Amino acid sequence: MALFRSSEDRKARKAGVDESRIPPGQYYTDKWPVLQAGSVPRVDLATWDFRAFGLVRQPIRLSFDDLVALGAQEQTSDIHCVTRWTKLDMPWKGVPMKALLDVVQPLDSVRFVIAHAEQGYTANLPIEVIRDDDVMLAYEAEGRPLTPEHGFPLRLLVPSRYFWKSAKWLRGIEFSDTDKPGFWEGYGYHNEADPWREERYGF
Ligand SMILES: Nc1nc2c(c(=O)[nH]1)N[C@H]1C(S)=C(S)[C@@H](COP(=O)(O)O)O[C@H]1N2
Ligand SMILES: [Mo]
Repeated sequence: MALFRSSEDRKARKAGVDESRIPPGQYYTDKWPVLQAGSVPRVDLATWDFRAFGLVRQPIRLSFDDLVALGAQEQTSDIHCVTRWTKLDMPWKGVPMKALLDVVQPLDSVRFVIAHAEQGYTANLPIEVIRDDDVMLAYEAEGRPLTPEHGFPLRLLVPSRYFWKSAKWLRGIEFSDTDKPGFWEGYGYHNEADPWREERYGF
């Protein structure tokens, strides 16, 4: 482990990485590790759908093509995994969360959203967090469609939080007036998960 860390540190120095971009307790990596609880789901786009539901004026159920037609955004964002790796300047493309919010129109009583993914995986976020301009429903990373293990066809991307909040194999977003801790939050991970505050674990 120590060897691995120091070789990554050497790579970071070689790449001229600005250390102030690495949150506390994280290390730089130029790889993109794969992490999840459970197996990689096999997804058939012909039967796949995306739902937005709960406290919204306009609940929706969309095919992949109809979701993509809501709008596109390309951006470069950093990702921070609670297992301590940070990957910088990743190119992403997806539907801006703002485009979805414009369509579904969350009610004023909404305070939280819950991302719902294949196999029952969930992640919760305050509604203000997903209103950030850099939150998207991502379908491309590094210039290519998401691979199965990174969430094909769609994942949430919330760069301001540890990466477990960025649910892979996303199938829907629930809008709620109450908080519903998600999969990792239920195992004791921090509800807010801000890497700059090092919010790794709750209690
Ligand atoms: N559906 C689903 N999404 C998930 C997870 C998961 O287990 N299931 N794990 C999370 C965790 S802990 C991390 S670190 C990232 C990893 O994404 P990556 O494999 O693309 O690096 O996915 C997150 N999204
Ligand atoms: Mo993670």
